Amino acid sequence: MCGHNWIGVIVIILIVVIGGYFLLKGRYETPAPTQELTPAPLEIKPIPPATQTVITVQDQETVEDQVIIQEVSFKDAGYMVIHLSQDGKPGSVIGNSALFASGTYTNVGVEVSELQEGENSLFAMVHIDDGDGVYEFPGDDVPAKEGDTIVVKPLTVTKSAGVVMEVREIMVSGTEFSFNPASITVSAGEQLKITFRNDGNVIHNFKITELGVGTNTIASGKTDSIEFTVSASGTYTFFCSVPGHQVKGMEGTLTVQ
Ligand SMILES: [Cu+2]
Repeated sequence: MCGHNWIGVIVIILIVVIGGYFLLKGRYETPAPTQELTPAPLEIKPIPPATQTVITVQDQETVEDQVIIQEVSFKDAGYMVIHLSQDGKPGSVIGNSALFASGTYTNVGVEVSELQEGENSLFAMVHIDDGDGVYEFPGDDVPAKEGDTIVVKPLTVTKSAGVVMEVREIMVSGTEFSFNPASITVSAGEQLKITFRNDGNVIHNFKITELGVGTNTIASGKTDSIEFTVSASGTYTFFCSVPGHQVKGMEGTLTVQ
């Protein structure tokens, strides 16, 4: 056999092998089945009725006039009711929940009135609805009992004043060509209100490009304010962006610690 024939045989073998490979590949590679995007059916489980009335509640702190009942089981449809403690016993009612069907519920919030700052001695009690779906007490919506005992739990709710974010106000004056003060130091996370006043004779502004904040360009004698918070500590340059003013000295530093 001469060399030409060998080459021919090898070429034919290659064609058969490669061709066969692709033929079989095409046959056995079934396309991925298209998945139907059907959402899993939402399971809405009806709340099973409770067989007895139980209250589980812990002492708690709040900034709002709200009491959270960790868990409550209503044997009969009723209301979660909060009483003030008077002489160590349940006194006047300071709040009630909406009507609950029989069942067990967790983290039931009850809006209340008359919480004093500091400790409040309260009682959590279940009152049974008389059938009209409207809370009435004194009236027909009487406290729930297990046996002969009223279901009631004492609790202490400590109310603290809400945290009021104070805004730090800073006044900055601009003239030809400087800022006063030229350096400002604040704390990270502080809410800032910078009021820029143009004490010069020509227009100026106050910009911090790195923070994306800045006042309008204002005329002599005018003021403009910006409010912002810087969460990352660092050093930021403030300047007047009117052409030529920064290089002449209208520049300063905001240091965030
Ligand atoms: Cu300027």
